[in-house]
Amino acid sequence: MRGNDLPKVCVVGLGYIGLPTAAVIARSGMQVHGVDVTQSVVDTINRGEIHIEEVDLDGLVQGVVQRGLLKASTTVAPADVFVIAVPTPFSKDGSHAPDISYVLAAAENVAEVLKVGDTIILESTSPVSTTEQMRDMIAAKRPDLRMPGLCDGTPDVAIAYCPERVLPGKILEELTNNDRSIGGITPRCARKALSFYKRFVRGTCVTTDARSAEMTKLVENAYRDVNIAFANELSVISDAMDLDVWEVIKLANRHPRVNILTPGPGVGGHCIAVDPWFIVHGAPNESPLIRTARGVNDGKIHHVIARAQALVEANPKAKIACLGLAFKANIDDLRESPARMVAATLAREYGERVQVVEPYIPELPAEFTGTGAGHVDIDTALEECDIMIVLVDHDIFKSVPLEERAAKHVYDTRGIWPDQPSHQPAQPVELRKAG
Ligand code: SAJ
Repeated sequence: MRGNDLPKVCVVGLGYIGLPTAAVIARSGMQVHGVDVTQSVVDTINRGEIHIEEVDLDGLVQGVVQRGLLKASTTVAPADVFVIAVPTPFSKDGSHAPDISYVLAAAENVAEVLKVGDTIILESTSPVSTTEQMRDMIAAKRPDLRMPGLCDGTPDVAIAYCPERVLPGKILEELTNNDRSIGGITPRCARKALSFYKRFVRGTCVTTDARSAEMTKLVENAYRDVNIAFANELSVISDAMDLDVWEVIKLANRHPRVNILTPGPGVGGHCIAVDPWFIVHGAPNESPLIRTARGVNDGKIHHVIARAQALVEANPKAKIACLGLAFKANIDDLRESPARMVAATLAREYGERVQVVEPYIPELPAEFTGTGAGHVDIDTALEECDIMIVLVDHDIFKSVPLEERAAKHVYDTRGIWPDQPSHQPAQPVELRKAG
């Protein structure tokens, strides 16, 4: 491929990151071959439809599929640039060790079609050294190709790490506008990847080495986790001292150099609750703060359950509305969601008394089956329930005016109804651990 030719791109993994990335690349005119292991995902995309909820993604995918710029398949095809965006979950042994087997499997498939001049970019959040491990795996599979960092002179392929840092709900906007850290196995690899991202990224693209870029991604999410843990710890302290945490944070944030984040029922999603552990796993003795922050945020879930139980038990006849299951506002994603854990615990304990409001999903997840809990809209919940437990700050919940909830018993874990009279529940008699 020569200087100004548009590269052909193969995106491996068509999930929350891979599909929007593939669509944005295709929108810039490049031919994209998307790969996913799930046939139904491939079929959905090839119909011009999407299998995930994300603002404006449906129209974009429909457009690029119709124009023939994006095609999906279950197998990797030859390309000039390969972008790998597959999951990096925890290991199945129950530890917090990262499992990079999906990355290595994707790279193994790419290795089969790799040719001289190609660029491979890993975007999946990965523990430090994963890009090098990926390179070593490809080197073993393709001894005919000269690998960066393992040969003298110009290698045959370029390998780089470039983490995504987009926010669900704003993915398309942030994919193009955010700055990117591009870490090459060698500086030449970084330059090759840079020339690719320059074609569709408007933010500044900064080059570095692969290990620094891997760590940067983990650090960004650990930074946020630690700061949310501070807010969550403050909320628990405020409960113990009978203070209104929202008032305290609002006042403290008037200081020009203080910016405390927002407490909630815990930290969810597949990034912030996971990535800090990759640092802890890599340097267990050197990361007490990051480890403790994880513990504080996970512990907040049990605190919320205990306070909700105390409120329910103080009102033995009242029906209970759990507002929200998603891991954050205005999305359908329930992964690692503290709201879901709280609601499911209450549903198991109080059965038919519980009504769950989650407008972003068609039906309640499996763990609610057989509990007797219902799935209703916000209006039904307001009519039927006297206890309102706010777990997610969806806009539709925020819009409920005071007159419709003034008489309710409210436990607002997100602080969306600051005008609610006495919007925290009475101090629980005994805080019980979640069952
Ligand atoms: N949360 C709070 N209080 C806050 C902010 C967030 O309780 O003040 C909770 C949310 O409710 C949610 C969780 O934290 O349960 C995570 O939400 P989030 O909006 O902070 O982040 P994610 O997981 O949607 O996306 C993060 C982002 N990382 C950073 O902001 C450093 C995003 O930029 C990354 O691309 C993404 O992780 C990722 O893919 O790694």
